[in-house]
Amino acid sequence: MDIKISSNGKQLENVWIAVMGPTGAGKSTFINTASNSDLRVGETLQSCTDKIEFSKSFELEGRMVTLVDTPGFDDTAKSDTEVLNIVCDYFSTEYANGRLLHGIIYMYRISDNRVSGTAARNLQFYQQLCGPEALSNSVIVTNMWGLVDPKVGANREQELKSKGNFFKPALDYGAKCLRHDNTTESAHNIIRAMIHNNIPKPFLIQRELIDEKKKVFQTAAGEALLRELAKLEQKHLQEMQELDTEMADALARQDEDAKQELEELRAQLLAETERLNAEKKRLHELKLTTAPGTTTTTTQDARGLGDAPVPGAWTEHNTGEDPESGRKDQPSFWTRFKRGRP
Ligand SMILES: Nc1nc2c(ncn2[C@@H]2O[C@H](COP(=O)(O)OP(=O)(O)OP(=O)(O)O)[C@@H](O)[C@H]2O)c(=O)[nH]1
Ligand SMILES: [Mg+2]
Repeated sequence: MDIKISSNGKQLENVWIAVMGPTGAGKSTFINTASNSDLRVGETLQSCTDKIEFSKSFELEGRMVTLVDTPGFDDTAKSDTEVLNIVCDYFSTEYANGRLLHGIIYMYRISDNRVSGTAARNLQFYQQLCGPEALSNSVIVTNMWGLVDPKVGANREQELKSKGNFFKPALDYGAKCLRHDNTTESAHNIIRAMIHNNIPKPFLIQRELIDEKKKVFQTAAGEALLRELAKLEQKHLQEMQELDTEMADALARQDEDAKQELEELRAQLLAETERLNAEKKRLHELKLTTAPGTTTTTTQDARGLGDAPVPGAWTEHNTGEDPESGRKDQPSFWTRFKRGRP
C-alpha cells in the first residue's frame, strides 16, 4: 500500500484518480475545484491541457487524493496517436512501478445538444483503456448543468444512459454516472463515491502493455485507432475518385476556374493522406518509456509540480472550434469542399 504522511503526522493511503474527456469538458476545472489547485483552465477556444498534470494532494475520507489531468482526443492540436502515447506512457509507467490508480473520471458536458464525434471517440477511448473489469471503478461525470434547462438536461442524461453506445456500455460494466454542480462539495462527493469500498484494479491498457507485453498498436485502444485511420484512408480514396471525376468534367467543359480549384483540393487531399500515413507509421512504431523505476525521474517528479516533464508530453495548442463550446470536430476535406459548392 502506498502511504503518505499528512501534515498532522497521520499515515494516509495515497489515492490517484485520472480525469479524462474531450477538450473543454471541464477536466482541469473539476480538478482545481476538488483540490484547490491552479491547473491552467481554457479561457479561449484552444485546447489547454496537453500533457499529464497532477493536482495538489488533498485529504478526503482518510486518504491522500491526487487527481491526474490528461489530454483528450481533440482533432486539432495533436494527433490521436500523440494523445494515446502520452496516456499509455503514464498508465504503463505507474503500473510497471507497482502503483494502481483508483479509477477514472470521464467528464461530459450535459449542455452539449449532441454527442460530437470527438466526445464519442473520447468516450470509446476511456472504455478501451479501462476494459470491462476496471470500468466499475470509473465514473462518468456530467457537468455544466447550469447551461441547460433542467428538464432538457435530465432527458438528455436519461438518453445517454439508456440508448446506443454512449454511456450505456460503461454503465453495464458497473461504471457510475454522477452529476457535478461545479462546487467543491459535489466534486468531493464524486470522489468519495469512487474511493469508498473500492479496490483499485489494473486498467486493461496496463495489463496489455506490461503483463502481455503488447505494443501500443496491438492494444484495444491502439487497434481501435488503427481502425479509425483505415476508415479515414478509405474515405480519402473515395474522395480522390470523386475528385478525378469532377476534374474530367471540368476539363471537358474547359472550366479553368473549376480545374484550378480541383487541383488545389487534390493537393490538400494528398497532404491529408500523407499525414494519415505518417500517423499510421508512428502508431506502429510507438515505444513507451515504461520500465520499473522510471517514475523516480519522470512521473514521480511531476507529481505536485504540475509542469514537470512527463514522457511523451506534447506542447502544441489548437485553434479549432466547436458549436457548443466554441470548438468543432474537423469536417472532412470533402465535406468542406461540398459545403463551398453552389
Ligand atoms: N458553467 C460551467 N463552466 C465550466 C464548468 N467546468 C468548466 N467550465 C468552463 O469550461 C471551460 C473549459 O474548462 P477546462 O477545465 O479548461 O476544460 P478541460 O477539459 O480541462 O479542457 P482541455 O484542457 O482543453 O482538455 C472553461 O472556460 C471553464 O471555466 C462547469 O462545471 N460549469
Ligand atoms: Mg484542461
